[in-house]
Amino acid sequence: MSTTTASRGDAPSRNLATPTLDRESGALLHAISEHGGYAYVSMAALAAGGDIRAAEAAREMAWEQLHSGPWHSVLPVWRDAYSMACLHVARHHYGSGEFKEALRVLDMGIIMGGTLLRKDLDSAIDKVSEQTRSVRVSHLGNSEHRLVDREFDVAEVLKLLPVKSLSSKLVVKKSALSLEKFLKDHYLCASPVVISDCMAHWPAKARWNSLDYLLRVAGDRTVPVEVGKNYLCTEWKQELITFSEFLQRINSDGCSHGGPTYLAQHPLFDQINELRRDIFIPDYCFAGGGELQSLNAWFGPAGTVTPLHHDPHHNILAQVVGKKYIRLYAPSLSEELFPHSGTMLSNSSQVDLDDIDERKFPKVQDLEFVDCILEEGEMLYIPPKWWHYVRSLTTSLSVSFWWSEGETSDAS
Ligand SMILES: O=C(O)CCC(=O)C(=O)O
Repeated sequence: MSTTTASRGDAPSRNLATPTLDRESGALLHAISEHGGYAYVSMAALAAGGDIRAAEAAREMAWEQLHSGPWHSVLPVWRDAYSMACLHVARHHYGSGEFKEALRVLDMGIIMGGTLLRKDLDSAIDKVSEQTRSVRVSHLGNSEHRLVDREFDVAEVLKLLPVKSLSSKLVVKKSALSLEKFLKDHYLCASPVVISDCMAHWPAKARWNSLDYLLRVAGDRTVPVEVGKNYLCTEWKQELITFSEFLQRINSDGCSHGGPTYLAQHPLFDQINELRRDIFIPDYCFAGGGELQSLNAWFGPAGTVTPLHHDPHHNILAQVVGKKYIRLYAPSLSEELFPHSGTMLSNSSQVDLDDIDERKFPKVQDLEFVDCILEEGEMLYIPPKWWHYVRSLTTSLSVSFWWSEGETSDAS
């Protein structure tokens, strides 16, 4: 058992500093009342004086506002209100020695809250993590336990892949690819490439295949995961669970009741500094003079599928642990891949490559594509608008680096 709750006798001097909140709370509460949040404002005032029930009530009120409509229509002021209430609640838990609870609430503030109080949330997390880490004991009971330790049976895996996989053109693979060559032969002419030999210096290469390491640096943190076949299915849902619960699911069969659990497209490295320090931004991301847009983690068991879709950015998908099958179609084939209508899913294809409806899409099988098995330690460059389908073949942990077009680019 891990014991991350200290005895209450230690409590009195324990406090979380919140300099931004102290400075900004007047203006924030004013803005909230201008948006009709009078009840929130009175609860927040009590919460600031240490009233935990008022802090919980304020958090509940802000939570309701976050769920009152589509995410993009939530007013930023309510996201900041949510962070504020999280800080009040976390301060109480920290003062009472309830460190895991404090961490959970702070992570909720980071994931769901606004940007105004981000620094306070981050420094509070650092402080609380010092306490939880010093007493964390592995729940997995085996400190040598690895994420991926089984031999990979190619024949078995091939049976699971979409029809025609690995039978025609493979993505070209290059080792020691210079920046100049990358720019000229791939970036500027929008041509995918697998780059090998470029990740050996990342600490992540030596560390992330260890369940014990991941548990130690992130076990008590709360993360959003996706549960279900994939985001286009109706039974698909999102959950917030602790990283240790997520690792336990991976360590069993990777599934909860509703299907595989996938920590997908989450800015994990903004949230967990220790993991951010384990990776480096590949120089290729700066080759065209563009700007890095986002770093995301993709972490799940064998069998997760990201259905065929495209993104507007340049992308380097770095495979740190495990293997993935990836298939790419050129942007010129967009019409033949039948994008969903409507703005939300218009970058996703209606074609399910795992089960192609041949009556609806009789010609899809004939479209040209390139594919590959992305091996541990390799990076795949996916140019903007290239359609991609991704299936993990083992437990897999990858990082995507998305960056925008630079001025040197004349790629269309
Ligand atoms: O790894 C995956 O499952 C999907 C990755 C992806 O779609 C991306 O990096 O844009």
